[in-house]
Amino acid sequence: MKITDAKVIVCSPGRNFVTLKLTTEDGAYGLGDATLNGRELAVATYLTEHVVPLLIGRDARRIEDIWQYLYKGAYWRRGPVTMAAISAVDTALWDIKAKTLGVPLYQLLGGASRDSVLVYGHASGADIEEAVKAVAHYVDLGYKAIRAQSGVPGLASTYGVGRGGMYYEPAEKNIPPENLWSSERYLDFVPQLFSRLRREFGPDLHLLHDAHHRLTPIEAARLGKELEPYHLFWLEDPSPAELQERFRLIRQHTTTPIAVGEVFNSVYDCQQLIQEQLIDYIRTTVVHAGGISHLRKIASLAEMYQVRTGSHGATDLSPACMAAALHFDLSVHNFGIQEYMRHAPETDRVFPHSYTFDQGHMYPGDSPGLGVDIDESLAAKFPYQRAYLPVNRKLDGTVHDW
Ligand code: KDG
Ligand code: MG
Repeated sequence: MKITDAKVIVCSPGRNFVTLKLTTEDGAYGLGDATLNGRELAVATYLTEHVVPLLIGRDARRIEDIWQYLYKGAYWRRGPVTMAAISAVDTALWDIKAKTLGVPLYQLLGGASRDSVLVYGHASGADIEEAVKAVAHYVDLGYKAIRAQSGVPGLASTYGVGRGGMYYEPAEKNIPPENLWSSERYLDFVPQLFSRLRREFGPDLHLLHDAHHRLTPIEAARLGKELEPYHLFWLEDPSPAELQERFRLIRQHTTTPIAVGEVFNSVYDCQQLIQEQLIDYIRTTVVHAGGISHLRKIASLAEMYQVRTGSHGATDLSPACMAAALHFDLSVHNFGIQEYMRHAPETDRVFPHSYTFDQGHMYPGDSPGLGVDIDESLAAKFPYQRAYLPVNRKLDGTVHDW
């Protein structure tokens, strides 16, 4: 079953997406997400110039062989651009295989390990009162797990706080905005937010929070410790994780569960975190960590160390990635939770899909393959628009982690 066509589709229905569509000689096709927020065209070019010529004529059934060919064959390994490109190929090939066999993808991954996929949504507000209202709104929508973020007194903006509505979108057109940051103000404030949320919503609601890589290990340790009374489901990305051993210090100080991994590209980025049990949830996702094939390997390592999965699922991961994630989540034994940020309506129109949400859980559906399509003529009506994630500086002007 030879690959006869490989098309890289760049579109911007609400935000930018890069999608790979592979077609085989018998007309079957599959989709893979290749979106890298703020650096989309680097992946599109990598695919078009360096990967597509290698795919034409190759046997679409040889998923693992093609993965290794693209990974080892490039000589230059890993990195977000390379791995997003490999992920897109891998996901599209799994989609083709499942469609050809007439089964939803999770059936090829060992079948369902559970009946549904627990997801968490994003609630945010400019201050505590607004955040309480936003969490209440998500509770009304049926969510059982909610990530809560709030504006911090004395800071004009912070990560995770939307400009209203359900569609938080941090990427901005043209030159990136620069935010100002104070870890001191943030650390003083966040425990107040969760004290209020627990009082308001009781013990059963799962509450999560994303520190978005901004703290030093000892600051993260302090935050984790002060949040212990509020029993978070997790504290995400408390500190940048390039240096995996820095999480030892956080771990020594707090029992708040830790989740890390949305910027990781391979098992080597989280090997120490997993093997030393420095985290509770690994957040690698299909599009940025080598596709379904590689994500399963990460999950298998994590399973041995009682680390559960909690894949990234922000709006910059397209419906093709979301669907792939749901098939993965349904099948792996050590699934923990899945992030679900709803896409804008125009995104959903460009990518019709069979996955559904009900009462805080999601279902990939039983369409053959991923259960996601792309309306190419509609996609063409939303051309690419350059956009960047914000840049962060401390109050004294020093560049900081965003
Ligand atoms: O592209 C970056 C976003 O996906 C990221 O900032 C979102 O941290 C994020 C999350 O947990 O969803
Ligand atoms: Mg995050």
